[in-house]
Formats: sequence, C-alpha cells, structure tokens
Amino acid sequence: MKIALVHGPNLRLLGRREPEVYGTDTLDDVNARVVALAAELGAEVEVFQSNHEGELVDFIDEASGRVDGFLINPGAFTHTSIALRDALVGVERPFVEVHLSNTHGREAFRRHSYLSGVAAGVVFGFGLQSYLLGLRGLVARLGG
Ligand code: CA2
Repeated sequence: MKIALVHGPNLRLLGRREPEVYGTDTLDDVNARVVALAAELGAEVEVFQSNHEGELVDFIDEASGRVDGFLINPGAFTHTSIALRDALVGVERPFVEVHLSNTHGREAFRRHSYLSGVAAGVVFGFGLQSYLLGLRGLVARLGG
C-alpha cells in the first residue's frame, strides 16, 4: 500500500512560528512520525510539500498513478481551492484531510473547507496526532 502525504502552503514554517497555534513539532518531525506509523501499518509514504496551488494539483494528478490514497493538510487552500477539490475528486483515490489546529474554533473563514465534503474523513485539532489518526483512518479505508 502506498500513500502520498501532502502539505500545503506555509507548512514548512511548522515548529518555528506560532507554536501556540500549531505546536512545536517541525514538518520533518511530522513526516518522520507518519512514515514510522505507516511502516508499522504496512504502508509506504511519499511526501510532498508546496506553497503553490498548481504544483499541488500537478502532484496529485501525477502521483495518483502510483499511490492508493492521499493524506493531505491543504493549509489555507482548504478554504479557497476548488482546483484542489476537483483534482482530488478527479484522481479517484480516497483522501483524508487533516489539520493541526481546530479550524472550527478559530476565525469564521476557517470553518469552511472545499475538501471536507468529498474526503473519506477529516481530522482536526490534535496537532501532529491529527496526521497519525488520519493515517490510521486512511489505511483502514484502503483495507489495511
Ligand atoms: O491547522 C491546520 O493544519 C491548517 O491547515 C494550517 C493552515 C491554516 O491556514 C488552516 O486554516 C489550518 C496554515 C498553515 C501554515 O502553517 C504555519 C505553521 C507555523 C507557523 C505559521 C504557519
């Protein structure tokens, strides 16, 4: 089983800015923990991060030929991107949407996600654990 872990814009700042909102784990920490849990669950992970919407769309399209599903934190594109939604629907692979913060307890504009309605599941508010919970859900959804 192969899974793509996709990070949207600004997530490279993780652990270096706004620790009160996003915690102290870095993106490398998140990636390492996801890769380690995936190995325990019998899955392989490919990681991709971009600050650019089109690059994320291109990656989803291109990776869809070699992965069974996507674990994605779309960052701020969650709240703006019909293109990402269309890409994820178009490739016909299940995806789980994850967020570090509780997007429903913050500004009103963060409550709406263009992706949640077409996701296999959504996990938010648990920091790094959101990714691990999301990974477990995705692997279960893929029959692992
Ligand atoms: O809570 C999440 O995971 C978010 O997807 C993070 C996005 C935000 O726009 C979403 O509403 C919720 C922001 C990602 C930027 O990451 C940073 C990390 C550390 C410091 C600054 C930004």
